[in-house]
Amino acid sequence: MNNLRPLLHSAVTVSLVPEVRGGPFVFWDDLPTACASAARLGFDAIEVFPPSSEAVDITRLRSLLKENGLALAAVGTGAGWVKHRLALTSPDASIREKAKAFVCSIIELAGSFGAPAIIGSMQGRHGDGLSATDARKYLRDALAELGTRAQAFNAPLLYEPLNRYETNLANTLAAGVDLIRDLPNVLLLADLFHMHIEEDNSASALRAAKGYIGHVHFVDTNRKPAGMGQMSYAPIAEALRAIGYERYLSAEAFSYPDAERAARQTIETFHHYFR
Ligand code: LER
Ligand code: MN
Repeated sequence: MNNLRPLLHSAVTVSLVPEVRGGPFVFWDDLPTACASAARLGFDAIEVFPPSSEAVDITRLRSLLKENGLALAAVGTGAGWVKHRLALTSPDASIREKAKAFVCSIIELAGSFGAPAIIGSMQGRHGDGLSATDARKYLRDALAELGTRAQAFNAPLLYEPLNRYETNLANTLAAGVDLIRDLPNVLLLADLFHMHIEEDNSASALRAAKGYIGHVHFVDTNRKPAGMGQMSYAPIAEALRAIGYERYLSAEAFSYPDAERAARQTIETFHHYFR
C-alpha cells in the first residue's frame, strides 16, 4: 500500500431483519441491490444486520462482495434480542448461554471475512431484580469469552455504548472504556447518534478513548444520514485523525428519504470531512 491509501474507510448498513423495519439501516432486505448501490456510490464496505448466522449464505455473500469490490465491515448481533429476546445479562443463566451461542455464531460468520461482530442491544440492562454489579459481571464475563473467540479470526469484538433509553450498562465512551479496558480483544463502537445524546463533547470523548475505538457508526444527531442534522463533523474528523483512527465509518442511519439518497448523502459527507 502506498501513502495515498485513505486512512478511514466508508461502509453502509444493510438490514436483513424485517422485524426492525423503520430502524436505522440504510439498505433493506436485498443484498445484491445493496451491494450494487454501495459499490456504485463508492463505499468501501457494507455492514450486515442478519436475522441469524444461518440466514446468511457465506459463499453467496463472498461472491457478491467480490463482484462489487466491497469488504465486510462488521456484522450486527441485535437480532438475537429483537427476534429471540436473548441478552448477555439476562438474570436467567440458560438465556445468557443462548445469547452467547447466538453471538458466537455471528462471530464465526463475520470472522470468515475477517470482520468483527457487534454487541449492541444484546448487552441488555440491569434492573427488574438484577443488580448493576451482577449485570456488569455477566457482561464482562461474556465479552471476555467472546473476545477470546473472535481472536481466532484476527478480528476484534465490538462493544457499543448505547444511549440511556436503550441500556443502563454503559452510555458513554468513558464508561465503555472502563468496562472493556482489561478484556481480551474487545474494542468500542462509537455511535455518533448515541454519543450526541450522552457525551458532554463527542470530539473530546473520542480523543479520551484513544486506542479503544474499533468502529464508528456514522450518522447525524437525529439519526438521519450524516449531513442531514446538526452534527459538527469537523471536530469529530479532527479528533479521529488525532487518535490515529483508521477503521470504518459505517452509515447506521434511517433510510431517509430513501436508501439511495441516504447512501449518497452519507458518502458526500464522508468525502467532505474524512478524505
Ligand atoms: C446498534 O448499532 C445501535 O446503535 C442500537 O441503537 C440498536 O439498538
Ligand atoms: Mn449503532
